Parts: sequence; structure tokens; C-alpha cells
Amino acid sequence: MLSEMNLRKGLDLNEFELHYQPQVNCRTGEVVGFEALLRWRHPERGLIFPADFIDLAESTGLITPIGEWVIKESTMQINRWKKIGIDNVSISINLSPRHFLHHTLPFYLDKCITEAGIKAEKVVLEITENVALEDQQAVTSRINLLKDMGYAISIDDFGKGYSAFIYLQHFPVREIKIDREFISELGNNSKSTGIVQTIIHLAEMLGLRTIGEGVETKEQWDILKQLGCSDLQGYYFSRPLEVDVINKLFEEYG
Ligand code: G
Ligand code: G
Ligand code: MN
Ligand code: NA
Repeated sequence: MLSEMNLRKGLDLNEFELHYQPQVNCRTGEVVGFEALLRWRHPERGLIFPADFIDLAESTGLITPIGEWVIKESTMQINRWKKIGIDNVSISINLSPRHFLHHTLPFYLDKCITEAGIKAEKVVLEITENVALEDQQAVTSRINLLKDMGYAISIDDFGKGYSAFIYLQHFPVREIKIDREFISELGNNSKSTGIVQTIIHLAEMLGLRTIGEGVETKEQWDILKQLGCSDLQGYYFSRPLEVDVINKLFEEYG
């Protein structure tokens, strides 16, 4: 069992790392951004995935310093990529509800993008429907503030929970990520095609961008293209990759 002490030590010893999954333009397939996904490279236990430590980080409050590390590291990475020619890409960062509402978040974000020399517009903050369980007033004013500062807010795993539509009613977000459970059934199940089509239409009507998550086949890509999805992410294009691998691919294929 992992303990709070393990987690704290992992952070102090700099054992966390980020893998990056490309996001592509649905029409052209060109890379437009990366989602930063946290991993913990434990000296004895090997690579640990978020599912095994995010809840602990949340309950102990360590999610805020860990999230700050993610923000700092991913914005610096965008800067490093810019220097080697991987330019004009956005970075999507997953934020837990607790960190999203933390009073230091807006200042911390601005400090990091200033140091990294990138624009707020290139930073996408992903929140899940769990944030709707928090004080709605607090969430709305936080989203408004971050939006005014130039950051884009994205709803992760859209459609999976019970309160997804409430977001759209109250929260001025820029983008929704269509949960991969709908995407995985595209082509096999006419219901899921209808659901995805409806989500995309709804987003269009509200002026929101859409990302199809968990795209694993060309057929799913074709259907999403037909339905007018904005961007895509999934194993068909790439798994989450280490920075070295992305850099090598870029050197080889541009
Ligand atoms: O590929 P993966 O197993 O990393 O992602 C599983 C889930 O873990 C993601 O859906 C995301 O919600 C969560 N996650 C990944 N990275 C982070 C992070 O940096 N911060 C938080 N709060 N959650 C993350
Ligand atoms: O933040 P979020 O819950 O969306 O995190 C994305 C998760 O989905 C990560 O765990 C990532 O590794 C995983 N993922 C990304 N693309 C695919 C895919 O095509 N298929 C499946 N099964 N999982 C994916
Ligand atoms: Mn995500
Ligand atoms: Na998701």
C-alpha cells in the first residue's frame, strides 16, 4: 500500500514524470497539442499510474503540490519543444477539483507561463464532472477568472457522469472531450453514433470545440470526421509517449 509518506517522498525525490499523448486535428490528422499524463517512476515498484495514487493525493492534499509540479514541468516542456521546432502546440493539463479551486492556482499558472514564455491560450485545463460536486458559485467564478486570464477550460470524460449538461448550462468552457466509452462503440452500435452526433451538434450550437477520446481505429476516425468533431486523441494516432520518443519521432519525420 502506498502511503502519504511514500507520495511526499516521491515528490521530494523528483520521481514523477509526464508522458504526452498527441491530439490531432480531425480533418488533417496533424498534431495540434499534447495531453500531459502523470506517471510515478518508483525505484522499487516501477512505473505507477495515476489510478493508483491520485485518490491518495486528493485525500492528503498533496494533489496541489503534485499538480503544481505538473503545470511547471509541462509548460517548460512546451518551451523546450518550441526551441527544437515543435511549435504552436497546446498543452492539456488534468486538474483535480481540489487543485482547480485552490486559491493559488491562477497565480501559479501565470508564473509558469511567464517563465516558460508561452501564451495562456496554449494551456488547456481539463476538469471532470466531479468539479460539479463542489460549490457551483465557486466553480463558476473560478472558470470565469481563468477564462478572462486567457486559459481554455475543457470538460474531460464528457457524457460519462450524471451532471454533464449542468456544466454547459453554467460553466463557460471552451471544449468538451467525448468520453471514450462512446467512441469505442462507434461503428458497432448505432445508439452510440447517435449520442456522439448529438454531443457534437450540441457543442456546435454552443460554440464549443470537441475532442473525441480513445480513437483506436480508422473507422472511428472516419465517422468522427463525418460528424464534424474538432480534434482527436487515441491509440490509433499514438499512445502517451515519453519526451525522448516524441523528440526522436520529430527528428525522423518532422
Ligand atoms: O493514462 P492514464 O492512466 O494516465 O490516465 C488516467 C487518468 O488519470 C486520466 O484520465 C486523468 O484523469 C488522470 N490523470 C492523469 N494525469 C493526471 C494529472 O497530472 N493530474 C490529475 N489530477 N489527474 C491525472
Ligand atoms: O484524462 P483522461 O481520463 O481522459 O485520460 C486519458 C486516459 O485514456 C489515459 O489513461 C490514457 O492512457 C487513456 N487512453 C488514451 N487513448 C486511449 C485509447 O485509444 N484507448 C484506450 N483504451 N485508452 C486510451
Ligand atoms: Mn484528460
Ligand atoms: Na477522459
